[in-house]
Amino acid sequence: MAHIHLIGVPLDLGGGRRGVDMGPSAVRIAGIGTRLTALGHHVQDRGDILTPTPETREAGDPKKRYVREIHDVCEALYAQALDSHAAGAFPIVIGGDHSLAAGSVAASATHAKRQGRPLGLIWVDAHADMNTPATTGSGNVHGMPLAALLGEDPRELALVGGYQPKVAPGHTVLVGIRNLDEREKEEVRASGVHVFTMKDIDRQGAASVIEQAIEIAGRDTAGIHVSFDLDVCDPAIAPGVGTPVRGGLNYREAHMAMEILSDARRIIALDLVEVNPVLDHQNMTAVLAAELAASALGQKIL
Ligand code: HAR
Ligand code: MN
Ligand code: MN
Ligand code: MN
Repeated sequence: MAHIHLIGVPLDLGGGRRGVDMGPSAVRIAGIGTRLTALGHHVQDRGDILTPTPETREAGDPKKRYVREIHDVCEALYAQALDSHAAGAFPIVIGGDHSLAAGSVAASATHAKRQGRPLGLIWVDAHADMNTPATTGSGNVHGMPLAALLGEDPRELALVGGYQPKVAPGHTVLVGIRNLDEREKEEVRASGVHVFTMKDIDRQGAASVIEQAIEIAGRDTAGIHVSFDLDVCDPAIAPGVGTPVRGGLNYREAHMAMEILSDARRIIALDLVEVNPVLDHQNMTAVLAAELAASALGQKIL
């Protein structure tokens, strides 16, 4: 039995396709709260972090569009999620675009630091989100949050919470990767993070890969933050994402990954991001997100 805090972040400034601001609402409607309550958890919905809408702002630097606004949202999320950790609760952050992780992971890193140990991070995504303003082709900041967490640019996001870096490459694991920009590939290779691509999952199996990821992110750390981008799932089961990429996790692989993470009892926080109801069918991607939260928080088949 855990105390779970749901935090909605209707952030729609980091991506190119509009609509992920409706993600938190869709995942709530899909029953994330009642599904977790049914497992015996105490669930408190902390509401949404206030986020500006792009129509009311200027994008600014084309190499890091809306980075100032995204920074402000990430600082507010940082404070809220750190509050949850300090209260002994497990924060589930519902996005919103993935740039919010610069705030949510920062909170987990500070919580870990207070226990005198580093944070482990498992980034489950079709993308690496390791572009910087110097390497990006799109200028979309949701392609950059992992770079920022590792202490690279954009600086505004690297410094959320007042220090950097939030995670070390040796405790950072990417899972499900299958779509990198050419210059981003160089960043990923040079960084020293551990990467399990879809090819690794095809060859070794999803179970083995997630077990290795837990071993790496869990070794000598205070706990593991799981940042889960729904676009890691195959578009057949998760059509409602802004940047779908074919060849992703199937339904059981996605659930099994969460079930194995739950069994390991090392997760301290979860992000569920990039749900885009505009592109979804009958809310199925939001339902999947809600189901995956239940699997990550102890739902058993038997
Ligand atoms: N790499 C591309 C870019 O920088 C795609 C960005 C990532 N998209 C996401 N995040 N949904 O994982 O623009
Ligand atoms: Mn992402
Ligand atoms: Mn992605
Ligand atoms: Mn700041």
